[in-house]
Amino acid sequence: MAIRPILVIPDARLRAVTDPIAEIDDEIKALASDMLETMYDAPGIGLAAPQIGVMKRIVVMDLAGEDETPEPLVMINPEITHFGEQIQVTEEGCLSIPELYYEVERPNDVVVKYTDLEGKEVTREAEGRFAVCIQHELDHLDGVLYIDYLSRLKRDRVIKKFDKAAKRAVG
Ligand code: K1U
Ligand code: ZN
Repeated sequence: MAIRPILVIPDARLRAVTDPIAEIDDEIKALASDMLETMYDAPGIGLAAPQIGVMKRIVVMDLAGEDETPEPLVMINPEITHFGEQIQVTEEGCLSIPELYYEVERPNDVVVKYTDLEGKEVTREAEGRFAVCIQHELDHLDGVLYIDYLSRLKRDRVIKKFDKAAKRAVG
C-alpha cells in the first residue's frame, strides 16, 4: 500500500480520456488499495485514477461520515446508465483543484453499472451526495472537471490562478 501524489491542474493528464481495464489482476488490486489509501490520507470522499496519473477507468469512494464505519467502494469500468430528471445544487470540491469549493447543478439520481474487485457486474441506484460523487468521479475518467460546469468567468478565474502557480513553480 502506498500514498501516491495527487496531480493538480493544469496537468494535462487530468484532461485525457482513460482506457478501460481488461483484466482485474494483482496490479489493479494494488492500484485500488493505493487509491483508497491516497483518498483517506488527502482526505477526500472520492478519487479517480487519472488524479494519480494512472490512465485507467477505475474510481474509489467512501461517503461514510467521520464517526461511521468506513465503506470503501471500488468501481472498475463504471458507466452511468440512467440520469434522473430532478436537479440538485451541491457544493463540490476537487483534490486536483485544492482549497476551492463551488456550487454545481447535477441530476439528483443516477444508476451506475460497474465491475467490482471480484470481477462481479454490479448495478446500483444512487441519489443525493452519493450520486454527485459518482458523477464527479466518472467525469474525471473522461477528462472532465467540475469547474467545466461553472460560468466561463468563474472557470477562467480558477484556471488562471492554477496556471500562474504552475508557472511560478517552474521558475
Ligand atoms: O475527486 C475528487 O477530487 C475528490 C473530491 C470528491 C467530491 C467532493 C465533493 C463533491 C463531489 C465529489 C473530494 O473528496 S474533495 C474533499 C471533500 O469533499 C471532503 C474532504 C473531507 C471530508 C469531507 C469531504
Ligand atoms: Zn475531483
